Amino acid sequence: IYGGTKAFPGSNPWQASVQSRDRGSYLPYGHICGGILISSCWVLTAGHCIAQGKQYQVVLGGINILEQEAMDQTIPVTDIYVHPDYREALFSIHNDIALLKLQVTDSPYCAKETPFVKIACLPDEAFPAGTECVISGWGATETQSYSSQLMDTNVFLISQEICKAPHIYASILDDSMFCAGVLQGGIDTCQGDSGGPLMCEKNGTHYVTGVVSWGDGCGKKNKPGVYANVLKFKEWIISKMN
Ligand code: 4AZ
Repeated sequence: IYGGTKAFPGSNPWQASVQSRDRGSYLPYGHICGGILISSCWVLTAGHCIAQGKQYQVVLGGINILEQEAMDQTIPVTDIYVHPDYREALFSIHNDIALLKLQVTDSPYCAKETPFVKIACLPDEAFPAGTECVISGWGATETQSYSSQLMDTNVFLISQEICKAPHIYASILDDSMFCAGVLQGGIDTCQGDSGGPLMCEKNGTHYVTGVVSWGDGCGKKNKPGVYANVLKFKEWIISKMN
């Protein structure tokens, strides 16, 4: 996260650390991406976070990814669904969304709700351009390639009309994506934040509105972060969870 500050414990309780290691390895898992808890047994992440030949786990409730913490829930991933239309293009990533099914611990539950682990809601309607929302993650900052502490900050939703302007992303942007940030630069997601949440709030309910996907660099003027538009994938998400 560029332009962020250390997150307070419990302030982003849907945030997951998605971790992987080579299949069959006994080495520790390493953080590769963010994720979002959307039900007790399902985490939403980015399609580009998934690679062949790896096994995955998620850590929920944590702030420091280098340490085991009392609030942590570490849960193995048993199934992975990458969106069927996921596609990497030269300058963008289309339909960059994937679902991780978690191992059942206390049937029918996987993750347990605590003050540090909560479920994010799927959106029912689009939030208007200009809405102030929250991004969070352990990705690169202005000074480090990753952050051991979860960081967060606020960004503004940017209209498709503005983000498709020639000096911003022009026709690279499709309608399954949206931009958020500040056009003067400095506040953004970055490498390692991918798959994590862009959360918008309405009437006290927190909705996962975007999944961190891509951008031209990080924090650059006129190059805001690009997010997979969760509302466009809601039917697919619900069909997989059922
Ligand atoms: C990445 O490499 C990445 N500034 C994620 C987000 C952004 C750029 C790159 C947005 O995963």
